[in-house]
Amino acid sequence: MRSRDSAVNQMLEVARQEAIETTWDRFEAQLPQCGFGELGVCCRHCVMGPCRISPFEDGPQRGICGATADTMVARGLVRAIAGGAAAHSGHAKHLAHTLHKWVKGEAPDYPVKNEAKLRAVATRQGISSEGLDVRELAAKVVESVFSQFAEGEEPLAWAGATMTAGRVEALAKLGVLPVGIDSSIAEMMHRTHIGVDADPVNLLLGGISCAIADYTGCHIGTDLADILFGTPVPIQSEANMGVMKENSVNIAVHGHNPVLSDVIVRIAKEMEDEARAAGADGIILVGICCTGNEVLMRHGIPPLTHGVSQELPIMTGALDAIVVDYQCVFPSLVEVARCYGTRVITTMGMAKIPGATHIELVEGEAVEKAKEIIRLGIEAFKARKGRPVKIPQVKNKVVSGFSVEAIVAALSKLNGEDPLKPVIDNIVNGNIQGVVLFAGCNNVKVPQDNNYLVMAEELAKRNVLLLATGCGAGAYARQGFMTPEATEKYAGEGLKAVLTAIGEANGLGGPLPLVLHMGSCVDNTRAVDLAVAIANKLGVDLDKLPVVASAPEYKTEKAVAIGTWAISAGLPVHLGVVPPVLGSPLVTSVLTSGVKDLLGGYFIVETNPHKAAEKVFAAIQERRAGLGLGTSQW
Ligand code: NFS
Ligand code: SF4
Repeated sequence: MRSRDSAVNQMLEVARQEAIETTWDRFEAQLPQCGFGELGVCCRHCVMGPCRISPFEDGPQRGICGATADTMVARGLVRAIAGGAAAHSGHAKHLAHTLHKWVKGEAPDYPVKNEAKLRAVATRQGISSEGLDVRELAAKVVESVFSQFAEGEEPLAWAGATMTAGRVEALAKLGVLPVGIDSSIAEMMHRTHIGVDADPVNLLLGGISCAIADYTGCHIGTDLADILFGTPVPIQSEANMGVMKENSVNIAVHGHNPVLSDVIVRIAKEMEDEARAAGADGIILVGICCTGNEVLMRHGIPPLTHGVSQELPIMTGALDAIVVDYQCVFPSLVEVARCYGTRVITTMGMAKIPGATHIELVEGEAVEKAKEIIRLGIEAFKARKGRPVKIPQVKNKVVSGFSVEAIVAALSKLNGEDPLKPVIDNIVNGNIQGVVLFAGCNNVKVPQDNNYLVMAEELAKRNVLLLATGCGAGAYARQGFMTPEATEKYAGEGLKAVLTAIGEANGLGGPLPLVLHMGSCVDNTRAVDLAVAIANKLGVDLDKLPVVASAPEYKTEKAVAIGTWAISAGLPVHLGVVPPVLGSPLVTSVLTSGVKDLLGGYFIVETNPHKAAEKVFAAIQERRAGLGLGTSQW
């Protein structure tokens, strides 16, 4: 089985018939994958190498410089964290530059949309807004953001202000609070250069510090996106490939940053007439991966597909353009698109793909660029009109938009004075056993969505409240798990009662969705904000809460960075794909148990989703027992 998504499976059959190569074919061509690489015991950090460590005692046990398996595995892992941090914080920096350009009057298309969030963030960061107009305050916030990137004297203020005091203390005690995002990434590159840090534990501590820098970048990314484009509120839409229509101009936005896609959403509405003049019924925008999450959360743009299946919608013959920014965009899109006339449009100078059309997003001319891009889609539509299309008739309803602000607003309908109290009371009385945040990607090594679906079913029936972000949220959206109907079908009695009470208090006439969509991967910080608010209210630190994160199908360096900051925040983190660390029993044991004594969080590696759900549930019960709450059996 390649996927649990029936639209994906229909398109894989088309791919087979039309002899189009997919991600899955290339995966098979890679098999067997290199055992050294899988264990993390190869190194190319200098040109005396590549070196590798034999898993057998009669083979080499050290690289040419003398690096051991422990050193190699730790170096590889922390470099991945640095890669992830660079990506997330690059995204955040891009948003900061956009806001900065607006402040300077150079980007009129990007006004502050959400002044309340701007003021809230400023207050949180100790920036006085008194007497300042929006532009002046935005200038101060941007200045504060930029200060987080360079190397400073003090630990990162945006991390400190968004975590519990206990967390900041625990991290400070270990000496892992970073003093600059960029400097932290640079330090990781330095430390993993040949002949620098060879101590695996010291390297891992450095990796934790860099992961906190990643967290900071993610948090800035979410804050700035909300300031520029609005904080999400619950919104209904549809998901999966069936949302495309034969006689519409179908345009996908893909990647991560809403800087371009948010403008495209706005401008597409104005260009409906142009599309109709070309003989189309209109323009249908759809999203792929986290750009898709951003525009779903804020505008209800339907998510089309995610991660490993991103090539497949092209084979419907109905997708006129894919507009990409950066991250998780497979270069193979161009090859597939060539066969179907789909225009692949890259928009970032630092993320080009050979064979794609490049239209650089310049913030000062964003609207013009968006029009140019949409016009290419309309042209592609004209060229394909009359040709048969194969759109799988698969789509599901989805309710998304659950920012912390939206969740608190919904809860305040139950208790206006003390909105978190209903959640806490229900955790205490066991109606809600705990909370699991599903995050991360799809990975070709796992039948697409299977781990997500199996784990959600197992945990929901045991009354675990489920949150999701990233392509994980995408999986639940495509598969109909973000609906009140899914709550009726899968939730245990306690969970159902709570979700129904909240839903009815908000006039929904039914429960909240089974899985709450909290946004893109940088938006994992939204889940942290919620956990921090609950922890502060209870007067305990995050490492005591019955909250677990799970990345059952992760693949990227960004996901490795997030997983690492989540354990550093004190959460147990399940991984459904084995990370390349098993070549070092030392590193493996630090990550799965040693770190628990230091920070409270730790990794649980389990590839079987049924067993994984059981282990995650056990971790929740351990925490409940620690708080003196009643526990339940599996
Ligand atoms: Ni997250 Fe989102 Fe998806 Fe994975 Fe990539 S799109 S940032 S990294 S693949 S979830
Ligand atoms: Fe080999 Fe050491 Fe060079 Fe790595 S850094 S390639 S282990 S000699």
